[in-house]
Amino acid sequence: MSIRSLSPDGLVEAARSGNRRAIGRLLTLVERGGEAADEITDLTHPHTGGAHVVGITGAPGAGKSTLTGQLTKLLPTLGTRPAVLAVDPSSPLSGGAILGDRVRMDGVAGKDVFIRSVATRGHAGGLALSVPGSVRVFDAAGFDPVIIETVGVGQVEVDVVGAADTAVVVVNPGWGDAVQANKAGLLEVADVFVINKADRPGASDTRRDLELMLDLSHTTGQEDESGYRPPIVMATATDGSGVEEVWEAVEAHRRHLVSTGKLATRRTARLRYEIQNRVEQRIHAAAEEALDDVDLSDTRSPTELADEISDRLLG
Ligand SMILES: Nc1nc2c(ncn2[C@@H]2O[C@H](COP(=O)(O)OP(=O)(O)OP(=O)(O)O)[C@@H](O)[C@H]2O)c(=O)[nH]1
Ligand SMILES: [Mg+2]
Repeated sequence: MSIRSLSPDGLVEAARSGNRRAIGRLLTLVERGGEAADEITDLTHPHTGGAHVVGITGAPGAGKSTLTGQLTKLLPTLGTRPAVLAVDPSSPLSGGAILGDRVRMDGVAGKDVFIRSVATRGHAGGLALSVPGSVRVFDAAGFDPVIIETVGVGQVEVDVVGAADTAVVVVNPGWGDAVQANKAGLLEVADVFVINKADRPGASDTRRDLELMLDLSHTTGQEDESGYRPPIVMATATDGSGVEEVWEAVEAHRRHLVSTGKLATRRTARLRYEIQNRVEQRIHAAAEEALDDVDLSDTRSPTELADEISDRLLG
C-alpha cells in the first residue's frame, strides 16, 4: 500500500512503528499547514513528551550544522535515536553519511537518525507553527532527542530555540562575537554556550566576554535561584573535539530541569507560545477577511473603523 494513500491516522500508526516514509510524509503535511497539519497535531500530541527537545542557534556560519552533524554521529553510539530539524539551512549538515543536498539529508542518515531540512519561506502557518508540529511527529515516532537548528537572526527563530527544553547557543572566537550574540537576544535564551571553531585564535577572549556578560545578567536570571549557570564549552566541530562535552552539558541541563521540576514549567511555556501563535494566526486571518468587507472610502477615522472590526471579530 502506498504511503500517499494512507489517511493521517494510518500514517501516524505507521510512523509510530518506525516507517520512515510515513514519517517523511507526515512532516511534509505538517510543513504545508492547514487542516491536514492540524489533524496530525491532534493525532500525534497524545504520543509526545518523551523526547528531549534541544534547540541549537547562533549567527550564520557559526558551525551549527557541523556541530549537529557530529551529534548525529555521537548520539547513536550512546544508544539514542536523534532526529534533526534544520530550519532554512543555507549549508548542508556534514558528518558521516549525511553530507550532501537536501534530498539526501531527508531521512537517509541511517536507521537511528532522521534528518529533515525545512525551508520557512512561503509556509502558510509559519515557522512558529510548523516547528512544533514537526517536533511532535519525531517525538511520537520515538526519536529522542529532537534537535532543532535555526539561525539566530529574527525573533521567531530565537523564540523557537528559546522554547526548546535545552537551548544551545553557538558563538565563535573573535572580538565582539559574544556581544553580537547578546544583541541578537541569544544570551537570554542560552542554557549551554558553545564556543565553536576553538581551533581559531581568540577563543579564550570570547569565553571571558561571555563570563562577564553572564556575571552582569546574574540578576536577570542567567544564574537562577537553583544556582544554574549556563556552562561554556569549547568545541571544534570540524574534527569533533569537544562535541562529547557539548552533549554532556546538554544532559546536565536536562537533569537540572528534571530535578527542579522546571521541565514541566518549560513545556507549559512552550505549549502556551504555540497556542498563542495559533490564536494570533486565526485572528490575523479573520481580520484580513473583515478588512476586505470594509468601505475604506468611509469618512470615519481609522480608530473608529478598527473598533467596528474588532467588535465584529471579538464579539
Ligand atoms: N575552523 C573551523 N571551521 C569550522 C568549524 N565548524 C564549522 N566550521 C566551518 O564553518 C563553516 C560554516 O559551518 P556550518 O556548520 O555550515 O555553519 P552553520 O552555523 O550551520 O551555518 P548556517 O546554517 O549557514 O547559519 C563551514 O565551512 C564549516 O566547515 C570549526 O570548529 N573550526
Ligand atoms: Mg546550518
